Amino acid sequence: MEEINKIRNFCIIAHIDHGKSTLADRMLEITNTVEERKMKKQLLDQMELERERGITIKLQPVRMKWHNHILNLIDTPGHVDFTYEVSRSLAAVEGALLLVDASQGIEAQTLANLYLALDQNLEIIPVINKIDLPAADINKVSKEIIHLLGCSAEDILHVSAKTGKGVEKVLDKIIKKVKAPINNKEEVKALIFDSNYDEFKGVVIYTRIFSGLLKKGDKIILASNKEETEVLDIGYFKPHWVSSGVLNNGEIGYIITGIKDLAKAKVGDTIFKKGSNLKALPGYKEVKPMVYAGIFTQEGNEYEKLREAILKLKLSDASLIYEPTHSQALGFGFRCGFLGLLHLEIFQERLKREFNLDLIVTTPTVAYYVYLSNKKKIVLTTPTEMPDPSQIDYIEEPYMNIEIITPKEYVGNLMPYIIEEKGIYKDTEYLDENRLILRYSIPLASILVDFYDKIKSLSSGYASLNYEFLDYRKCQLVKMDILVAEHIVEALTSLVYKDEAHTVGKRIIKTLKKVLPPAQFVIKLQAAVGGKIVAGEKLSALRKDVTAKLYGGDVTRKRKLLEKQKKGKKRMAKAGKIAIPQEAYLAVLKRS
Ligand SMILES: Nc1nc2c(ncn2[C@@H]2O[C@H](COP(=O)(O)OP(=O)(O)OP(=O)(O)O)[C@@H](O)[C@H]2O)c(=O)[nH]1
Ligand SMILES: [Mg+2]
Repeated sequence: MEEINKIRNFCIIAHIDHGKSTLADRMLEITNTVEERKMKKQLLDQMELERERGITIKLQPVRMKWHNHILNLIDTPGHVDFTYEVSRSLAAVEGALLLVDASQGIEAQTLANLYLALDQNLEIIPVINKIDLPAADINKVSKEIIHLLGCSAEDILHVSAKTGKGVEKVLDKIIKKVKAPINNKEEVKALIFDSNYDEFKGVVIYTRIFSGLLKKGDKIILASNKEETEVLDIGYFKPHWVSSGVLNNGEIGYIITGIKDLAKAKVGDTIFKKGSNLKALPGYKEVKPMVYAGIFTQEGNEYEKLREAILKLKLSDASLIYEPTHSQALGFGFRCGFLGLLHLEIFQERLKREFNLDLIVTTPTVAYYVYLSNKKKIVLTTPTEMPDPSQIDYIEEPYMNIEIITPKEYVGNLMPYIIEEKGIYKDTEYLDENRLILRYSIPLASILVDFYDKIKSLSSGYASLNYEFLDYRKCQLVKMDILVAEHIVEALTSLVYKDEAHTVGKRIIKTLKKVLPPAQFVIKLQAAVGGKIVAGEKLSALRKDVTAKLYGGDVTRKRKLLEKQKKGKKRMAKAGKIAIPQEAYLAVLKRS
């Protein structure tokens, strides 16, 4: 058990890639938390996908010892799709290290995450990272930070998370500046800020104790559903689970309970001792999904497997929303809501890898409000459920506020593109003489797919983007079907602006033509709105050489592709229509 005034809880927050996980690495080394032989780059990024892509997706707590103190660090993601991980982490700590890349300065998520931390009244410690880079401009970045926080230059620490320079000073500063948890001797009150699922241990709750003491064997109760259970094991993160038998007020750790039903351990819920009549902690604002897609299995009999998998992933992904659905063409599946396209992509990839599921994912869409002539309103998240136009009074779509931070020389490139995407200009704010914030409102549908990539390329990689929900506004929307060999491909049905149906239809058809697998007969490709063809092409009957793009002698890869092609043909023959491979769907989605 640790003395409460020796505990410091803090997060590292920053824009994507500014070095949070790397700084955490150095801290783990300096404090001897992780053995040298077990150390590796971005150690706290434990998920395979995180390591592969070099980005943090999930928050990760770890406990360290430094100068007689216990420091609980939570590493957070920087990508805007995973902001919910940041806000949940912030609710479990007293301080935040605001990390800024010395070569890049303040970016869109620096601001967004700072505002979240300020909302929680956290102590903010500004840190400039990557001072080892030749392009580091400490003076300039300091000015930006001073302008933003109103602090003085001496308050800003300078580190290189790569070399470790300055990192000890950061640890010292945390002890000095971040407040110890409040010494609250009331009965137990603990926040569930995350949960995870373990094959052997089942549901694992991540918790921050706000009062009292919790130990193994305690009978506990969950505030929202009055679910009673027992603490079977309890401990802290190193970053693996270390059983300690007890967690004291102010500490961050994990709890293993007897809860079997995965849905019952809700993030944001409060844990009490049985019989307690304390008030629950405020928990979290419910997050709203931005984008919806249907998820189905290729094999009809894998629905149960898909259900189990989604339930498990949901446990370590509090922002995911899902409900069962059925489609005539695709069978039983789930309608899922995500915080953004990267979130959808990661989720789909995890289902594939961790659960070995072959999926069909329908074209992602935002949630439209459809006002019917009979005065009813429906929330439309599935293109195929679009009511007949004769029943519709009007439709509304979600708008976002966006902030783009960019060096001023790229404004001329960016502005025309944003306007083309239906952006409505709001204002401009200068961060310094060279960099500024552009503010627009824009339909969510405009920024969903490749907006961010485009902003990046138009600014040679320098601009960054943040967005948040604004309101709903009227739009002219129609349902567009894609037909392959005169069959509607349900997964490709989408909702498009009426005046763009022809252009979008044409683009999809063109893409399909490029990516569809070979056929031995002519295939008609068409886009249709309300039964009327708005665009069409023909795919000729030549055997397309699927291996043409493979140079060199990768024989196994070549054979695999040919086998895949053969399998595809078999399925076509069986189903009497064309099989659309996942790659084709992705290509359509990415507007290539
Ligand atoms: N030169 C240099 N590179 C650094 C430093 N700190 C981090 N990097 C590099 O910057 C890149 C991003 O580092 P991460 O630690 O993954 O950044 P992050 O903030 O955790 O990124 P997300 O979690 O995806 O938001 C990696 O290639 C690091 O090696 C530094 O001090 N100097
Ligand atoms: Mg990271």
